[in-house]
Amino acid sequence: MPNWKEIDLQAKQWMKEAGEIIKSSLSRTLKIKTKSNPNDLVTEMDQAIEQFFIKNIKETYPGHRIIGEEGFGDKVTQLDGIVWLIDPIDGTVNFVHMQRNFAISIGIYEDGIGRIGLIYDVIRDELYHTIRGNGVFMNDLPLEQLDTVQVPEAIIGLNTTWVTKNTRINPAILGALVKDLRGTRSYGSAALEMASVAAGRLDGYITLRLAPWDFAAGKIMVEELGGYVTDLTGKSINLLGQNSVLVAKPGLYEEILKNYLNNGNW
Ligand code: 2AM
Ligand code: CA
Repeated sequence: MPNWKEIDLQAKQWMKEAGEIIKSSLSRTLKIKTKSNPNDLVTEMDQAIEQFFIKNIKETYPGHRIIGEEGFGDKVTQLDGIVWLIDPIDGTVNFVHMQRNFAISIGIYEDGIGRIGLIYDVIRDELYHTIRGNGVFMNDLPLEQLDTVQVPEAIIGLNTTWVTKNTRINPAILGALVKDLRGTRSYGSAALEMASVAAGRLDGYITLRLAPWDFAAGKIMVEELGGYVTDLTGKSINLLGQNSVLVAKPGLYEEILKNYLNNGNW
């Protein structure tokens, strides 16, 4: 059996080192390019950090495979064996515009089952970490199991894009939910929004388009604490493709799915 404790310790050490590399880049002018559209940014740091992890993982764990956002990893079409899903900088727009509110996100899966989740808020020096079955921690602080909450008392992470005209969902659907919630917040980093649900600062998070490296770590954490992570029809998330994502505490999850998403028939 893989020694998850050892892999976790090693991965956390690389995350801290990567955090130092990112911090030392903040005083320099970085090369920034756009990818698919003007909002889709990539910097030389995204690429360098992904390569840093891949080099270390390949040297230490040659049998493990890697899915990385910037494409330096392996071509993975099946989730057999141990697979690392890496987002070297989640929240690149925040990284470029604000120099904060971004994270390194790593989920480690074995035969499709989440084993280790790591999200590092580099600027706050807050490392969220879990080994499946052993609880979730923020640095040394254990996070509590998630309590039930209902819509009128809930604050969820939601990008305002999804309540304007868009190609993925009728804005009226989430508009009705927004009206009934206590509030919404938009952090611009899926990993930090999911870590915030794990830490109890947000009660849920909804988005219509995420890639596996965006949610791989957060999913393990939220589920470890009794929360739910599915797509917006209530189906399990596909770890090899793009997904809509509904993250919520117990109670809130069922209420949103039934009363606002018509049990997935929207
Ligand atoms: P990124 O910064 O790593 O690209 C912002 O709303 C959140 O959505 C971030 O977590 C961001 O991750 C992610 N994101 C941005 N563009 C995306 C895309 N085209 N597909 C999936 N996720 C995306
Ligand atoms: Ca990224």
